[in-house]
Amino acid sequence: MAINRRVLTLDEFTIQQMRSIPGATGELSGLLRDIGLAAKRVNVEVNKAGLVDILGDAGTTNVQGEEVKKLDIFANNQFMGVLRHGINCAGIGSEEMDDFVIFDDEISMNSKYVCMFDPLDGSANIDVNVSIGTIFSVFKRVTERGTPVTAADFLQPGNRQVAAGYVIYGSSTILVYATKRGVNGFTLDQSIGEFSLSHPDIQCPPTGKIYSVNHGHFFQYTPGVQDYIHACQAKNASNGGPYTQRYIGSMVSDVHRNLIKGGIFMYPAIKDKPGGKLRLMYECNPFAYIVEIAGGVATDGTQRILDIQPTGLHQRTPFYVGSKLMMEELNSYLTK
Ligand code: AHM
Ligand code: MG
Repeated sequence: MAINRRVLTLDEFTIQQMRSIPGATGELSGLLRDIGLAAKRVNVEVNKAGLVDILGDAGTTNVQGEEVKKLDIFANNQFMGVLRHGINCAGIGSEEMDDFVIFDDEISMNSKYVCMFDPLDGSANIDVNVSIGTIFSVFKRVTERGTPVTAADFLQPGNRQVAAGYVIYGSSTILVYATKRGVNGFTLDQSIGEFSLSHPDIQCPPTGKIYSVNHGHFFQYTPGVQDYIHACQAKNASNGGPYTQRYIGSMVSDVHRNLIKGGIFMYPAIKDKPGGKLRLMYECNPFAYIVEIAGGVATDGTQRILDIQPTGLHQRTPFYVGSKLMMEELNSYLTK
């Protein structure tokens, strides 16, 4: 296959963007470069997951005599390590760690940003070779540079994000990130080991024909959600139903597909999980930001996800996200 060498790499793209903003310091470009590097390392391990019988199962010792870590712990350590040793991040919050981690060395304390991560979302799918992903969110700190970051820097509503993104380790590895200037996708070009711009200026189609929800929970959903699902299955759905149901159970893949093709993804509250399952800070906020920048909508069923004032790193929320017109139709059922 002939590779187009004129395609911009992630670094070239972020630097080009930075050059067009007067006064930009390049710190966000540096941060995205760090995240891209960690993602490449995680990608290598994810691709080896099928060799687990040869290389050793988590918690055992592999043939080289090294202890094998669970992939989600490995991923967490990669993202944390790269950001801790970099110069662009003052602290992180992660699904894999109970509390925020503050980078309190001189250089990190002077950094402008904090990051939130789900290092390996959908990790229950690893054993069966289904795509999994990393989700991240970037905030500008609110405390003084030069001091250690505090909970106030992390617990900001999603509308204060300056960037958010995800990586899918799938049939190809793709990194998508959004800033207020737009959403762009970069596919890992294995021949040069670089993420290269493959999906410039992603726009979420205003409507679509895909709905994604866990049907196994149907009888635990509220009547409004059940009625909307019935509408999706009926001929009278607004975009000419019935819609197609697609649910991988790996949110990065489900939301990515709907972002590109048009559709709606839902994880409502259920009886067993009255607050929903998905986590606000590192699952819902980043996707809400990305999808909104691309022209879509994200709510918890009553309000915009991005306007929720967080109270804890691991709090959960019901989550509805997708094409604008489909979200409007959903809302008409939820408010009936
Ligand atoms: P995880 O963070 O433990 O991997 O869980 C999050 C995942 C999402 O990727 C996915 O949308 C959801 O859980 C699937 O949950 P369910 O199997 O209950 O439908
Ligand atoms: Mg997760």
